[in-house]
Amino acid sequence: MKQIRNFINGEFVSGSKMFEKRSPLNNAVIAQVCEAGKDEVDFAVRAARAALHGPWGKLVVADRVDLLYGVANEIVRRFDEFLEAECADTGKPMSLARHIDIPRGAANFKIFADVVKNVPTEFFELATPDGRGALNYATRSPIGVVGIVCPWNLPLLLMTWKAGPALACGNTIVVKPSEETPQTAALLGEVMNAVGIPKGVYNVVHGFGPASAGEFLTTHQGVNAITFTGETRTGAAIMKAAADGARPVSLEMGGKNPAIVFADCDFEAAIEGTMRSAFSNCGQVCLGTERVYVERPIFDKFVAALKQGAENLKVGVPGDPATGIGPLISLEHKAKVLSYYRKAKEEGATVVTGGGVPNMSGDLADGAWVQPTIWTGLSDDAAVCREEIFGPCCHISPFDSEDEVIRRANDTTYGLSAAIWTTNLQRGHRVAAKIEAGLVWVNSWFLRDLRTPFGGAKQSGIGREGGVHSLEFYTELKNICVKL
Ligand code: NAD
Ligand code: 6OD
Repeated sequence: MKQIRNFINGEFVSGSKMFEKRSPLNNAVIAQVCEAGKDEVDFAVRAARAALHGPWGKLVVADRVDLLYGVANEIVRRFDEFLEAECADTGKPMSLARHIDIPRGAANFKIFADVVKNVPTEFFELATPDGRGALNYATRSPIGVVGIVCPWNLPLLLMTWKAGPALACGNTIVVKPSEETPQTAALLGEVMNAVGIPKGVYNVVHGFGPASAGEFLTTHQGVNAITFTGETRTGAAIMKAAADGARPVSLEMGGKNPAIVFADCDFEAAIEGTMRSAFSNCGQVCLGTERVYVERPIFDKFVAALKQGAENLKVGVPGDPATGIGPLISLEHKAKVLSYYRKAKEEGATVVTGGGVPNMSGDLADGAWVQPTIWTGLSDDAAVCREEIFGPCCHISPFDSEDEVIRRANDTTYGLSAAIWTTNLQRGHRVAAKIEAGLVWVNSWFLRDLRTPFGGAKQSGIGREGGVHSLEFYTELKNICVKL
């Protein structure tokens, strides 16, 4: 049985207790994980503080950048180990993790190394009454020890999305992976040692949220800033913890994202994009689509084509190249998703396809499998049209006018992303401008230059990360004015 330990000050260390990591495929225990108690979290934060004032803090940017390139290259060298670990923890198809999760895990180090290498400096010459003048400029320093709290849906991708810029900016970090996905964060510890990242720069503490590593990390006053990805409710709790000590937070949280499909869309592209946005990663993508609005003239055709697509998805295990959809992350999450499948029926939905559990053979019958599901016929105030489900499901409803669909798309407490499908680009721009979300796609989904701002409006987030926007969070700006 694998044992996953905390990674503190360059070494793998045990914790106060152990917890079990179970496979989403069949609920079998696949690893024993060492849970960090208050002492281990304190050890990690102190190690991170010491590293900040040690060799890491003394590196010039060019050397730090070289080391982070080394991290990216080493992830690529150990690609298959990361792939195996990520798919074992999440049950996701290897075809997906091979193209998205692991390459992005490596790229996040390279991209932010490049961003810090090229960051411009503000510099002004001032006139002074004595004629000697002054130079006024701004520098960026690391913000200090950064606490990174991560979700389970894209574990390596989303952790490195924060670890990459935090380290590139010269900070040291303590990462709290989700209790569901401890493995790739631990593997990254080995990578850090292999490429010579000084001890204490990258630390990992395993455990849960409340009364466990998550709470101990976010309430620790040695942590200077906290960056979080996860549910909106958890983000609110972390924001409260960060208020003690007036520490900055960056929060990437939940969504209930609309897709708007106009009758003039490229139909095949709209179906392909909506298939991916509703069902990839078993619907466990924060940017995924759970509300689809289709212009009435193509409504029936769209529903029929999406039904066909969903029914063609092969439910299967990660290593099977034919697998189109894997299980949910856990039996607990399966119970939550199935409760929405029941609620949709109680509220009078037409179940176009799915709505239950697929037939799985052997020990897979004990896994976290659910059917890809499509509903129609509900009003916008139904629970499955308002609450984030985070499963492979969507509700499709017809609309008759642009104003109507914009109003309905915006009628939500969330504001993470939206997708608009139309061949009328004037309309695409016009509707995108009116949608209340941090990210709007026109004729695409999950396509983005990583230098652009990423984050949510309303209750989907606080702040933006990506490119120079990450620098705003991970550095402290200092204004220096030198009289000549
Ligand atoms: P979650 O909020 O349950 O957990 C996220 C992390 O927070 C875990 O590591 C957990 O242990 C920790 N945690 C829980 N309670 C805590 C507390 N009180 N104090 C400190 N830490 C605590 O989220 P999840 O179930 O892991 O992930 C799914 C959610 O994440 C969905 O809502 C999804 O939309 C969201 N998400 C958002 C984005 C984004 O970029 N906006 C990306 C991915 C996922
Ligand atoms: O692509 C990204 O950078 C990003 N943060 C994706 C988030 C996906 C949510 O599940």
